[in-house]
Amino acid sequence: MNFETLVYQQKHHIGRLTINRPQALNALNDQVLHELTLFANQIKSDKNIRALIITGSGEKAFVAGADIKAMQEMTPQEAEDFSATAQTAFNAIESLPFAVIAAVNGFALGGGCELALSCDIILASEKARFGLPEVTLGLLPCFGGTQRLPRAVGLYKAREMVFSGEFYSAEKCREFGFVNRVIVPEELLNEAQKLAETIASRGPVAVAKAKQSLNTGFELHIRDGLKQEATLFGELFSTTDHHEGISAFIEKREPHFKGE
Ligand code: CO8
Repeated sequence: MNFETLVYQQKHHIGRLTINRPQALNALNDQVLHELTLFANQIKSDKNIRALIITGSGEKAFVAGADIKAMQEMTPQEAEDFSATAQTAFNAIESLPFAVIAAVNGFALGGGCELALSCDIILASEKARFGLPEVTLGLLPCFGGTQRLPRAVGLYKAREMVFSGEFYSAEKCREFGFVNRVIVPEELLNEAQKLAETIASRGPVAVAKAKQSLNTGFELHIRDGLKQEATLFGELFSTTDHHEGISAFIEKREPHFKGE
């Protein structure tokens, strides 16, 4: 995969995607967003991938937001289109059929915070700072922030972050509930890798369907979510992996899942 603003590396079942515009603190312009969508559409059918880590290049930033310089001359229609482009990219990341871990190494502001929120799990360096500072620019979060943040932390905490535009420490965001773990900076990628390896060792179809049940079920009435959960559970009984998982348990050995 060849991209100008993204670096992709893959080892065994784990992919690592680095947003790579360090000169602009990895800010998201049209090109990054299009490349993210292209990337997600390419990788989604790669059966070899079982977990993806997303991080930012350089020491300072995960992603410092949408590219503010690119917004200067936008018409209302262009702004709406830009927002839709970002939402398409983040929806594509969110619906990947394997776990996506954000390894937030520094500033995750505006679109950067919203990118992290489209990942399944957020690990943050002690140095990370999160915020939705759009109101400081006379704008509102439009890459999913007003929708994903309240679903993650509840309306009251989301309102505080969105209305104040302040930056928050990783620890505060862990308290808010959308950062899973705060990690010393030098261990962030190792910890993300370890978690990705753990997830990659589990049944890949089971993880994919569990993700579907969690993410789409969250939007449904509980009775419909439960119905979907039962259906997805039933579907796993036509996989060879479930035979392998149960046999391995009974035979007291490690399972070797094939993802089918
Ligand atoms: N866009 C473009 N360039 C950026 C951005 C950005 N979001 N953030 C930083 N940069 C650039 C700086 O301009 C600077 O470039 P140069 O050296 O050429 O001047 C370089 O990156 C380094 O940045 P700083 O010198 O500012 O570094 P500091 O350590 O002093 O500060 C900060 C770091 C605090 C992260 C600071 O750069 C900052 O506040 N950045 C902006 C953060 C922000 O407000 N992000 C939210 C943007 S809005 C958004 O994401 C969603 C809105 C959607 C709108 C869609 C419209 C259509």
